[in-house]
Amino acid sequence: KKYNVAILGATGAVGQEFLSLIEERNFPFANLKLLASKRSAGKVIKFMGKDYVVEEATNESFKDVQIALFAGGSASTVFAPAAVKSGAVVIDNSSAFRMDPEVPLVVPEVNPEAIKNHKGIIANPNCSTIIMTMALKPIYDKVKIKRVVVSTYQAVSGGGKEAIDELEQQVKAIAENRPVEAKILPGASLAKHYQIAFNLIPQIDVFKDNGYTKEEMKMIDETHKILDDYGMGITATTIRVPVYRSHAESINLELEDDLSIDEVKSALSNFEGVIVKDNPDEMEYPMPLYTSNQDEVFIGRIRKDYSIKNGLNLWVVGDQIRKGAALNALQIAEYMIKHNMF
Ligand code: 11C
Repeated sequence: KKYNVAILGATGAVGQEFLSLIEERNFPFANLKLLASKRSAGKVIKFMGKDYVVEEATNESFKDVQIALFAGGSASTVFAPAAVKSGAVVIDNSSAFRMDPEVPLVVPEVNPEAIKNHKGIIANPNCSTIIMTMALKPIYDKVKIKRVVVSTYQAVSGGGKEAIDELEQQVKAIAENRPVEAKILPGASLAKHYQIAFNLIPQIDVFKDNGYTKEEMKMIDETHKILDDYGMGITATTIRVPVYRSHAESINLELEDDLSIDEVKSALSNFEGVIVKDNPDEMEYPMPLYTSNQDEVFIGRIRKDYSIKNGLNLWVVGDQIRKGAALNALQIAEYMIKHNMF
């Protein structure tokens, strides 16, 4: 069976990744509609030997569409109601619906059972959250987790195509001894901008009243929802680093009981979508440069935290445009196809 698919936000970083993955995974599509804002409408995208003209998204765009893949941003809120009304299942990568109790928030390897409760919209979690829950779930299934302390090292591509260009331009400018311009990071709509080349920016998204950034609160709130454990202590610090692709996370855990390092490694290795790369003798550990364009989440530097009882440290790296966004969304659709949910 084949399905009519629409991609909203087809010209952005996540939209483009949807296309690569649809081809790579042989996703069973019949018709494919590429939708975007007025600005990108009319662009021609070559895909699998065919020219597709990008259409301006309207409420009428979703007629006869079964699977609507929304790349994210404010367009999701605008078009989700019309898409659902047309009978499409919306798999949405924006943050708009994630915390809505009526909307499942899903990482297919972690909580696929949530999908069946959908009412037309299924939310794809934030990229850093997806990558973290892929590491937490196999451990959580063995021993409950009391507390999580996470610090992230997030690639510029999390900020979209413009942020990738900005890092490239800045590196070039510095190499050529020209003045450096910063217009995008830490966020295009924010009051100030800082150089990311040869720098770190400890702000991703806007600040909330509690002193955390929105990105940090997403990691906390979304993880509680996905693991369905609102009692787990979680604190997060999210940092933008001058890396093009793949988010990395240093995760410190306090477990309710002891788990040996062998047990941790075996639980992680046996979990679908996770690869343990942890061999200090050979200086082997995951690094963003080498995990990019790969589907799996890579985990290394696995060791006890001897400063507390049942403490554990992990270093987790994953391609946030793939597993952290487009791949996770497509896997939700694939799960639904496999289980006859359309
Ligand atoms: C970043 N995590 O790296 C963000 C991008 O809620 O889906 C994704 C924002 C989101 O900047």
